Amino acid sequence: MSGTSLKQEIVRKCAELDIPLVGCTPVERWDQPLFEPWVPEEFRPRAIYPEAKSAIVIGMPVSLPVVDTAPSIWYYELYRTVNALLDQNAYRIASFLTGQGFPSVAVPRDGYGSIAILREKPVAFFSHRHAAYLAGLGTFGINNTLLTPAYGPRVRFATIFTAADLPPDPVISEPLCIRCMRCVDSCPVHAIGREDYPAGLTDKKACATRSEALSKRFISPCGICIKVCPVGDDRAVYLREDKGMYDEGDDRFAPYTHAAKHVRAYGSR
Ligand code: B12
Repeated sequence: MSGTSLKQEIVRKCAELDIPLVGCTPVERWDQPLFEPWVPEEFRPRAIYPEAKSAIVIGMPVSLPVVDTAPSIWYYELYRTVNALLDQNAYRIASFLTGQGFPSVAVPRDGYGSIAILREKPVAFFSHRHAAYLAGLGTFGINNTLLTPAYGPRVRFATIFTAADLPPDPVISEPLCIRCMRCVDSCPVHAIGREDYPAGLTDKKACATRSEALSKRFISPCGICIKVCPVGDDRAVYLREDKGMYDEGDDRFAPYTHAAKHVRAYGSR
């Protein structure tokens, strides 16, 4: 099968699995740094899976109205559901490609044993954010997440390394982040810097420490920096375009405040 028909088959399979975002990138893109500091060599696909020729990145959204209650048991549950689907779907795509004669492996959506481990060393062996960026799915925001046109940062990723040569998707060059600083100002532990990358990089330890505390209450991850982001067509889809809904004291948004308060009152600490 040619690379083009194989890619069409992957895109068709993703549609069948309800995966709305899919992008492909040759692994050579990791060797041409697009900003500094760039992904260290040992974190690149070929260093992890030497047979890799392309990386396929899939993205599945977390629903905005659920994220709007975060931190909450509702987002906690959704996060787990989307994580399970991502891992299963990435596995299925890798198995399909291997069966077609192109050895492939799926990288887990996270890749860490516990938040306590992240507090010591807050890094995984592979970064899906960079993979998604190189596969043309979005651009980095000031909150260090990857913003996508359809869902802003409210999307999670998994990556498949494959020995297949697949036609690449173009990297998005125009930044999607509008630098409104809502994420910076809303972070409860002031973990997000106001300055450009790398100076403004997230304080991973502060973020992970908060996440650890929230997980004991069954309301992790925090999610506030992705909830308040105004980027993403999902805001229009869910009729939640007015960013004033995150400002305190505006009565127009009382139903949302009450909904979040109610959800937070049950099933978690
Ligand atoms: C560790 C981790 C965390 C930690 C640390 C936070 C952080 N800022 O990285 C905690 C638990 C706190 C966390 C929180 C969150 N996370 Co998180 N997290 C990860 C995880 C598992 C690993 C990231 C990683 O280490 N990559 C490898 C390194 C090399 O890359 P990097 O961190 O991107 O580092 C680059 C730069 O930051 C810089 N750098 C900075 N410091 C260092 C240190 C070293 C040693 C190195 C080598 C490089 C480096 O250089 C690197 C290359 O440019 C990824 C899943 C994954 N495997 O990709 C999810 C992931 C990044 N998280 C995600 C999300 C959504 C979140 C949260 C919003 C919570 C949530 N789930 O709702 C918050 C957002 C925090 C924020 N604003 O940054 C998503 C992002 C999706 C998106 N749209 O971008 C990911 C990709 C999970 C997924 N499968 O979708 N996360």
